[in-house]
Amino acid sequence: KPRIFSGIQPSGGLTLGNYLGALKRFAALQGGEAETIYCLVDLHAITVWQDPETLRRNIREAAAAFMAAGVDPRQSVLFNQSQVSAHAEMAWLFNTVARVGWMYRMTQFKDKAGKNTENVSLGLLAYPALMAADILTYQATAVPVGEDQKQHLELTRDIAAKFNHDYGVEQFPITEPLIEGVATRVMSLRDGSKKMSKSDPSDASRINLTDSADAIAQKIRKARTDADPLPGSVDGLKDRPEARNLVNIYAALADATPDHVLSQFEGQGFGAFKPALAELAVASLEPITRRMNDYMADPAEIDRILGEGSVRADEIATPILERTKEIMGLLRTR
Ligand code: AQP
Repeated sequence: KPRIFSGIQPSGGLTLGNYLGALKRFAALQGGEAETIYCLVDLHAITVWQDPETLRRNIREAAAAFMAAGVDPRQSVLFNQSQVSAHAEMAWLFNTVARVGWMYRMTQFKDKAGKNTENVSLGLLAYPALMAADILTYQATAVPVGEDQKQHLELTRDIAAKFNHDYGVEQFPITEPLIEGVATRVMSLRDGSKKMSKSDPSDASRINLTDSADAIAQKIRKARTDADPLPGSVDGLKDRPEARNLVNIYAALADATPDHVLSQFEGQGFGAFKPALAELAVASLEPITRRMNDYMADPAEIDRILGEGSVRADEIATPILERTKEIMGLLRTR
């Protein structure tokens, strides 16, 4: 049976990039042929320092964001990673399969470690092996992600293939990345060459799912753009990354193609486009923010939902983990 798995790090407030690149699609994939499993990857978040109290809040807030964006804990398995110990155990097994050189080649590691590669956590380097464990502990067949996760998914496929080859089995599927739509890489509002990110030091670079309507409108008004009018089709947006980004955001929010959006705004400048985008963004995000606040008013209910999700996740993961250990020759006597 096809099975979809994906996750988000609760390493800060979620952004419009996380919503369009991930959450909105997670919700849309429910109710189809595939089982859907969604995870708040808190063990990934701690690969860089997290204040414990803030992390606890961010995990609950991310759960609220998932549900507010339409992930239904009855239709999908929704839980936080650290409550299902199979993830960490499988990650260790994969640490013995993956090669150190593969890890050093990951661009996210290079970006996050910078020049300081000797003094980052070992977990930051091993991050993709844990991600492979998240996916393969459920034998997931497809993973919806943004463009930035493509390289990590290739590594997951490499780990699955090497495991299957080394042990002469077909234990793990070669998982397909689902990188679809116009919002697979939402860019920073301040710099069209950088992705919108929850850990960017500039709050003006991103729209947070908790931002007020005024804050959203102001950030869009101040977003970096050029002075040219909008062209009639996307071909005219070459070498205009900031303009392209705003058009893509509009298209993703409106469930339209960028060409369709441009046909409406052809010849107009950003003085006209930005207020229209702000209005659309506020109208789309306001109900989500409101629902998030409702969920956050009852943290005990969030905890109950995550607890229940983790029990269901555990039931799927544990037999796959046990079988993997058996294949590797790890003796079990009870
Ligand atoms: N800007 C983006 N556009 C489209 N998709 C995005 N995603 C993240 N940013 C964008 C997708 O959201 C999912 C969860 O990402 P993550 O939280 O696991 O980590 P990340 O990709 O590293 O996201 P951030 O926001 O940049 O987090 P920090 O700043 O903590 O590193 C993934 O599917 C991702 O593709």
